[in-house]
Amino acid sequence: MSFFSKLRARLSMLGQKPPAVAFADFSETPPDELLPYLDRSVVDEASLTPTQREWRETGVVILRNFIPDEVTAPYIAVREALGEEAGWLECAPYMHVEEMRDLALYPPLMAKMKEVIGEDMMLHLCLTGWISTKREWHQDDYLNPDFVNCWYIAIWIALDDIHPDSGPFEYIPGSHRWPLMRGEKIRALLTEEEQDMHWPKWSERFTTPAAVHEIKKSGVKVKQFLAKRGDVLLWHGRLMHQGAKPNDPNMERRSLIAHYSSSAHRPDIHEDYRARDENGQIYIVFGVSTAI
Ligand SMILES: O=C(O)CCC(=O)C(=O)O
Ligand SMILES: [Fe+2]
Repeated sequence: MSFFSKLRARLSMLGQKPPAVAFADFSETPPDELLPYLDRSVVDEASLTPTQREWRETGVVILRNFIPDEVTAPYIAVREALGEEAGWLECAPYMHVEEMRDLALYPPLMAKMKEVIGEDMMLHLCLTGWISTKREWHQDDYLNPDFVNCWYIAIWIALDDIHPDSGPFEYIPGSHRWPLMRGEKIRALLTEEEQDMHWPKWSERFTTPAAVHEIKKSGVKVKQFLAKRGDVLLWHGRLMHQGAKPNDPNMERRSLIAHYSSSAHRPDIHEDYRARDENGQIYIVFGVSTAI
């Protein structure tokens, strides 16, 4: 971004009232040694693959035409048969939908994730709606325990042509270098009654305006992921992103969204909760043990 566009963005903010809670009030920059290699201040740039370079520079990796139709087809068939616009409502439907698991754990995709994070990733959340979540600007990592520190990734698999009016996935390239929102700091800004399991929802009243303000201040242009079946976008746990409001609320947006954490960076998740598919890829199974 040029000096002038940054200056223009700053000037355009002068007439606006800053939000009551600032982005800096609930974010911080973690020390290098806690972060994945590609997030550190200094890396051996010459040794990076094109995928690693894209991740380091933009906070996303876009893989066009990456998943063959025969790999997406079984999931599309069960998802169509479900017939619900909102998809499965639980967080881990992959536990009982093998076709979803096979897609989310597609080995070449898992290899790409390992290429950018540096460790084996394990699946723990799938969003299966065929409409936008309409979740406004945020990072994802603050919903994790603080020690996860960006050893995290989420992916957006397009299962059809994604139309600009359907409320596409939107993001701010390079925002993965902004300070990291911290769950603990956010909870401390809530009232006592709000500090319950719904804290992420209550806190949106101040986290969203603060994030929007930060985005305007940065002057960085919003990008949309307009995709075709088999295209995938990988995004960083610190990347600012949102599910846009659809211009046409009746238009479908067929995708599978999946979230993963590094297996090695979740020592709190007992082995009894980890299952492996036939390729050895790990997914978390909730509620199967009383071990933790
Ligand atoms: O609806 C979308 O595309 C955004 C989803 C999202 O924010 C997430 O899965 O973390
Ligand atoms: Fe998100």
